[in-house]
Amino acid sequence: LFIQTDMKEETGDLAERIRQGDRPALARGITLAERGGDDALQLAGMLQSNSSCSWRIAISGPPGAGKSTFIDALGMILISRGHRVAVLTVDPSSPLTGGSILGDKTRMERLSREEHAFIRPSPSGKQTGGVSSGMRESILLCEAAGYDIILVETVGVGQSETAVHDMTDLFLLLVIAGAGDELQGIKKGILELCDLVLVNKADGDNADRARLAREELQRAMRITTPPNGLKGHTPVLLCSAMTGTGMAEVTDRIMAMMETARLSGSLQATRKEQEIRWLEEMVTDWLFREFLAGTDFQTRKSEVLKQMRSGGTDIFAAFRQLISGKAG
Ligand SMILES: Nc1nc2c(ncn2[C@@H]2O[C@H](COP(=O)(O)OP(=O)(O)OP(=O)(O)O)[C@@H](O)[C@H]2O)c(=O)[nH]1
Ligand SMILES: [Mg+2]
Repeated sequence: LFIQTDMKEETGDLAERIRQGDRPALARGITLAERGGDDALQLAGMLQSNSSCSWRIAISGPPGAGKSTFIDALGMILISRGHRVAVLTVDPSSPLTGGSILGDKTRMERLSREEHAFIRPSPSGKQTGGVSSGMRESILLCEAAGYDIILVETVGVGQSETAVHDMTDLFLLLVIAGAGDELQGIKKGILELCDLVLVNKADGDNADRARLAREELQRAMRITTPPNGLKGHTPVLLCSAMTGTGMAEVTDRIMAMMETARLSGSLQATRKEQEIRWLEEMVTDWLFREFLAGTDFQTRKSEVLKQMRSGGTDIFAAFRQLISGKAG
């Protein structure tokens, strides 16, 4: 009991420092969140109440589309408009490439020097709970630290998108022209998730091709169900994150969409549904951990596996043995 009280005080202390905007404390809190477990939930629980007036924006798209460059440009505009910006990344490819973290540091060069920005690179592939482990808690922590705009970069076109969509208010898809098929292997399911599509790198020799890509994408969006029937078709805009062309318009559009969502109450309603799914996940995770931590589960498991290998039991009997707690 003593140890537990002690731990609580430590978490409380960390929470307080995060609330005061202490950056190392925020970084430590996020590490705790990524590790998961009771401490992470306790910390998130202490800090959750401050998060009602933030905007959570996902930036997704194929590798190299310019997501980090875009976040750098968008972040700078947002800061110039008085916002405080936190950047989190979900990078399922980092264990393989290993290079993205360094890349993010150099490609968010301006933002990384800003006092009103906080950039958290993706954890280096040690995640155990799926691509977005601890992301929801991390978002709450950033909000508690006073960041009112949370940008979540997610690499690739796959599993991570749905997870990130489920923890953000607005989902942006960044694509580029001229990579063969304009949809670049983007699955229809992902087009359905997005609220705004941006054709990036609309500059120099690429400007014309970007315009064509935009038209093609607009056609594609017309045949794709919009995320919300009332909102109409998902808009497709052009921008150049590198030169800054179109970035102010894109920022205005994003802000207008967020404002509309908040005023109509759809933002709050969506967050409530997201929380309900989070609760379900929390319970599942807890059950999973509790079960695995069960007194003699590992012993029983190795016994059952031995039996299976020697032909002493079949898979269904083995399963019953494992979950019933009887060492058969
Ligand atoms: N011409 C041009 N190049 C750009 C633009 N935006 C990004 N780039 C370049 O495209 C390359 C990839 O940019 P990143 O911002 O790292 O792209 P990313 O989507 O974050 O890449 P990953 O995180 O590795 O998936 C870099 O060399 C950028 O300089 C743009 O608007 N125009
Ligand atoms: Mg990147």
